[in-house]
Amino acid sequence: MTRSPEMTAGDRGRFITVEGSEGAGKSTHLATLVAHLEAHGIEVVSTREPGGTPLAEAIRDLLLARREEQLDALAELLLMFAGRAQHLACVIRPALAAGRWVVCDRFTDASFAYQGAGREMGQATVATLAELVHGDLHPDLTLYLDLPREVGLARARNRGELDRFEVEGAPFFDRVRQGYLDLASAEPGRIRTVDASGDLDSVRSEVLAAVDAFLARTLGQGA
Ligand code: Z5A
Repeated sequence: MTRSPEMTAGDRGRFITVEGSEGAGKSTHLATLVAHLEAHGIEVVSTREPGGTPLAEAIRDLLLARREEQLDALAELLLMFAGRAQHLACVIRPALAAGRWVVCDRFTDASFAYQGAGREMGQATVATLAELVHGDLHPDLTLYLDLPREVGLARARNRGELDRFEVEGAPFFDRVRQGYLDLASAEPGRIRTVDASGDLDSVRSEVLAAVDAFLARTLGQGA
């Protein structure tokens, strides 16, 4: 049965993010998640980071392209947040203010995991930029799709050419995963960890169960 979210005009929409390492299935399950919310009568804006606006997508291209000149780790972090500021201003904030829900493939948790932990820039540097760019706005729910590095990389590598992140070595991806696990244990109320190593159906069921629990809490009714 389709249920109305029963949001008053003054309510902001909800902000859901999907995180995980390479090949965890974020894009695959994000589509299912959006369809599930829409079936509940919720208007959803589906977007991604890095990217989400034409200008932020141009920054994404800069970030992912492999080139001879090495991208400095601080420059990488600042580009992530430059794109995020643009994305927040043009897409995320207006949608939430209009009562739409925003479902985003990666957000600032990725900066903590990849730049803070993976590049070893430290969590404090990332937290300073997060406070500056969106100190007033945080995801209401984050689904973290967790899986062993080798499984995720094998899935991602099956798709063909590798981007600038995908060519990193095992220690980098181990630090990224540990970064995500640390975030999840620090914020268990917001971040729901989903075991993404199973088959597509079992991961999908876990994702939808987490979303249904969130809907029940948020809308004050069973979902
Ligand atoms: N990055 C960062 O460093 N800091 C930041 O702040 C942000 C990002 C925001 C690009 O992100 C890079 O940006 C990313 C981190 C960095 N690093 N890398 N690489 P992205 O999200 O666009 O790129 P990605 O992580 O590479 O996404 P992805 O590889 O497309 O992964 P995915 O979306 O999680 O997976 P998928 O496309 O849904 O699935 C991959 C394949 O696996 C596909 O063929 C599926 O059919 C298959 N799959 C998925 N689930 C399963 C299961 N359960 N069983 C079998 N096969 C499966």
